Amino acid sequence: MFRYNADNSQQAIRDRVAAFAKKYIEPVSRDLDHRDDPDRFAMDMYKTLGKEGFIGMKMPKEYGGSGVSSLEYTTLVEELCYYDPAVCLLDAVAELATYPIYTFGTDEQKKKYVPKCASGELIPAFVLTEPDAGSDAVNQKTTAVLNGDHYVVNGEKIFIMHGDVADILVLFLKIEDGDGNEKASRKISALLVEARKDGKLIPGIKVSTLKKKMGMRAATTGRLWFDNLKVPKENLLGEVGKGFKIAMNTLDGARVGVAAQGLGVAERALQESVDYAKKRICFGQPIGKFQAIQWMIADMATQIEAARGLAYRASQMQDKGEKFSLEAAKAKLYCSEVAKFCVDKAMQIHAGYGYIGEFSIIEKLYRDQRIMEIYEGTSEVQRLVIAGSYLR
Ligand code: COS
Repeated sequence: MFRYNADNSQQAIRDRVAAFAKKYIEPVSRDLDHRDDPDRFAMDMYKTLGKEGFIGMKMPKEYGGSGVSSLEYTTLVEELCYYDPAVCLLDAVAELATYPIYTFGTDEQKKKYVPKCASGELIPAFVLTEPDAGSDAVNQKTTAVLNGDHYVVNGEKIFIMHGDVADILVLFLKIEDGDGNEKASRKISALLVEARKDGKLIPGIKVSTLKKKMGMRAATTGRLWFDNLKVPKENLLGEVGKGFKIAMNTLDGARVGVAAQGLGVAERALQESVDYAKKRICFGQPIGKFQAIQWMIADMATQIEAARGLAYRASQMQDKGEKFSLEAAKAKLYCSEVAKFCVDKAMQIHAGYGYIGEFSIIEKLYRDQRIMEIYEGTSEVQRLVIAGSYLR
């Protein structure tokens, strides 16, 4: 066990996740990853996470959450990822998409959607990325035009976590409402879209599930098309032209979440490596007696400590209500790259027993980790944010 606490509140979360993982995750983790149809959303697990109170935990109790702090939530993500990053992602996506509704929604919007998202009854999705707008998130082509009491939406989105199964979309797009000369980011707005009625997609929306995903297979990734979709005017989230700030503010928190994901994966890779190095005999002794292996273990352990410091610090700043965009970017960048380093070293230590998935969890960690350097802003975007704040 290489995880310890910066605060007393963390242990209770670790214990809760360990009990949950033993009962619900470990029996099905392999199946959720390696089943014949890996692109199927793990609906049963999603509902179980909701029933056991793990979804929407940061939401206040009156909105169906548990009102946990950011540090406690970071601990939840770290622990869930230790057991199964893909199961954790089911939870993380719900948190990502519910947060902007709670933070920027009207009282009515909050009451209508947040409790149902927090219980797992409604699946929300954060719908920002487009075929030509990933890192360049301002470059939105999806548009909404006001027509009487509703907006008419046209466009396309891609790489949307849970976008193929979502009931409620936090949809970012362009609304031309000024003289056309505003800064591009100030043309972006957000709409809340009820994508399904009685479980069926409403007219104007089509979705598909993206196939052959490398990892994180319990959670699906979708593509969406909007063709003259009608959205009631009152479903605007926040104000016209404030969508980019809503997206960036949401991503600050989500980046701390990805940092915690990397931390959990790195810790599992280290634990597996230590266990294996003690029992694997080579040239007449456990491989942990060889300096080559010791150095890898030492580097993994040291980098994990540094990563933990960054992740917990960003969380604690968020809890204090301080601006934490810079710390979130540093934590996300470093923790996801430490996770890569650790899964790679774990693979080297386990050799064939790491590369072949039937022998250990290393092959799955290796695949699940890779997206952490890409989603919620690539490592390159985090470096832009970090450098930008020093060079301003
Ligand atoms: N919180 C709130 N507002 C923010 C913000 C943050 N963290 N970061 C920027 N903003 C605001 C700025 O204050 C600015 O507002 P004004 O126009 O009122 O001055 C506005 O957003 C635009 O800021 P800026 O000009 O710095 O943004 P850029 O277009 O230069 O942003 C990057 C560049 C690359 C940093 C940004 O587009 C980004 O983070 N892209 C990655 C998106 C991403 O993570 N995609 C992954 C998929 S989402 S699941």
